[in-house]
Amino acid sequence: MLAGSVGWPQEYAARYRRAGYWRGTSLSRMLRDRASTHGAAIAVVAGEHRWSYQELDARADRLANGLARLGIRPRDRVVVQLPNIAEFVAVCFAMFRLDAVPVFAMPAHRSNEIIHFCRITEATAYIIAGHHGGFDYRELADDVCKAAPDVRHVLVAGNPGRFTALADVDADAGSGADGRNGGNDQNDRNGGSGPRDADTAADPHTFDPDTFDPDPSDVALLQISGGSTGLPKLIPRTHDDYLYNAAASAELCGLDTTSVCLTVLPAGHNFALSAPGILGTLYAGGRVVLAETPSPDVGLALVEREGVTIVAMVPPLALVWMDAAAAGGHDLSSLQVVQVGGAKLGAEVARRVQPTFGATLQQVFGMAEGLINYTRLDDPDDICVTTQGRPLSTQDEIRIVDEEERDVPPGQPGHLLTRGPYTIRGYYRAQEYNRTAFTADGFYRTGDIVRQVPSGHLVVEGRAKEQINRGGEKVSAEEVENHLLAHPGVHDVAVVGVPDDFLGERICAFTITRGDPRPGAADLRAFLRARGLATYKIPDRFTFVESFPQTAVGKTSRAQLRVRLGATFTPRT
Ligand code: OOB
Repeated sequence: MLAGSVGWPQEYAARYRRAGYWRGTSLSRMLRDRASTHGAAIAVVAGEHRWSYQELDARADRLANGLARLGIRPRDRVVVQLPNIAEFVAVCFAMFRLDAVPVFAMPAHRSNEIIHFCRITEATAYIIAGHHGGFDYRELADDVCKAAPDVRHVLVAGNPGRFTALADVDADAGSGADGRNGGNDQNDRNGGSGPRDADTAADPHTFDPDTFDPDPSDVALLQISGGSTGLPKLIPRTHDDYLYNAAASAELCGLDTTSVCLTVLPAGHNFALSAPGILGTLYAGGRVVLAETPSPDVGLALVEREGVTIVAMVPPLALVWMDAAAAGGHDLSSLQVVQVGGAKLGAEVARRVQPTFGATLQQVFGMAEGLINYTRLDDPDDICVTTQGRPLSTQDEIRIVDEEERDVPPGQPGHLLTRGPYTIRGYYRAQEYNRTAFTADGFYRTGDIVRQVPSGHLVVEGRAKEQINRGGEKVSAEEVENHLLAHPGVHDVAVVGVPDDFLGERICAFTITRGDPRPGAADLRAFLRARGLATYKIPDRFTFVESFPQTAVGKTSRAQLRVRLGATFTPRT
């Protein structure tokens, strides 16, 4: 096991293997198998690129060889921060093939996070796009190189500036077709001034991808945690567990060779990568379409052009896509499934998804740490609209517990704990933190408050700390939000608690309004009263904004909203 990672106890590993969940196949092998059975079929569509399975497989080989020749070795960590471009997929499989470990950073991460990832993993390389989305990642790389001495190579998809072009690492670019002979690309990050660490840097090696295969029970990649507090934690996922995650998800979503999956969320995020996402689609022999921006203009056009059958979104994105889809102008008839997850989708909004897209709504409540809950495609409408799904696997164990970690009575809300064949037993290099994040018997403390309905589906009530304590009265931010979303003049809303000397906390509703005229605070309060909401749950303050700050994957960032309020809060009643 990759040093610093926690594996499953022997008896659990044996159980998951026996049940056939862990197949002993690496992600690298999975692609090789698909390339041999679906070789000519298109695997990846992105920008001008349309790569067949064979092409993708060959690219992964060449890139893996190129990386090896640079000196990147099996078990090296490599921070990958790429937008949704074709190279992302090639780089992933090149890493798997080489048995290097990609660390999936989001394009929205900046020096604070990237330096943290590089330092904690002792990454030897950092892979970026040159200039993308109005941001120059090469400048970021300058800062990273100064602060993270282990990073010896910066590889750039696009104009490399003073760094190394990813295209040059492709072994075909400089040497023979099999790419296993050396080329002159021993570039280092300082523009040719020589590797810093002569012992480890100048160690190019070759490998034969036909005979070399990673150990499927070892760590394949590091995911980034949703990061509730402080800097994100790193999540070690093995080939066995991740392939199971992707394959079982693909099956649950009915993916096959006719499926076309549009990726609008950052490709490295767990939702986009394996729920079923890119890996699940490739597992099923389908086609992955990457959208470089999540905007509905680009996305809806791709749905029509590529005959997209499934797309995954976070709720704030679903809201803007729905507005655009409702405006018409695109043929969306190919769409079968619209997945929404990553944050709570209010029932009021959920109800509009199916009629707007003419596709089945699938709610997805997942976490990079593992557990993914899905509503099933044949669940009754009411379940799809009001719940966040049930666990993917029959081997997923869940407990819903009170503050003392005793099971709550059925149907009551409590803290969600989980353990299973694709849920980690510990964060990477976080021994101390793991003691509180996991129970002694290996359950992950998700920090989510849920209740289970009789069908087994979970309803997310919020994050443990999203409950507002207003003078002892507990208010669920989510409940108030959902009522406000029912108002036709409310586009989106985020309710947060703000510190208050008198009550402990008060309720603030950040609100994006729409329509003409737009509702004001008095209108919204009257609306909530008319819906019979308890007086103490009516927001003490409405703050009208045009947009919300977002997390790296596009979820509404309550943390930043709280910061925005800061100490300046003066209640207005
Ligand atoms: C996904 O993964 P992360 O790691 O970015 O965030 C996980 C956290 C969960 O613990 C929960 O607090 C929240 O995000 N969450 C939801 C939710 N889906 C995730 N809260 C309410 N309703 C939902 N549907 O976000 C993620 C990973 C894989 C698939 C889908 C989402």
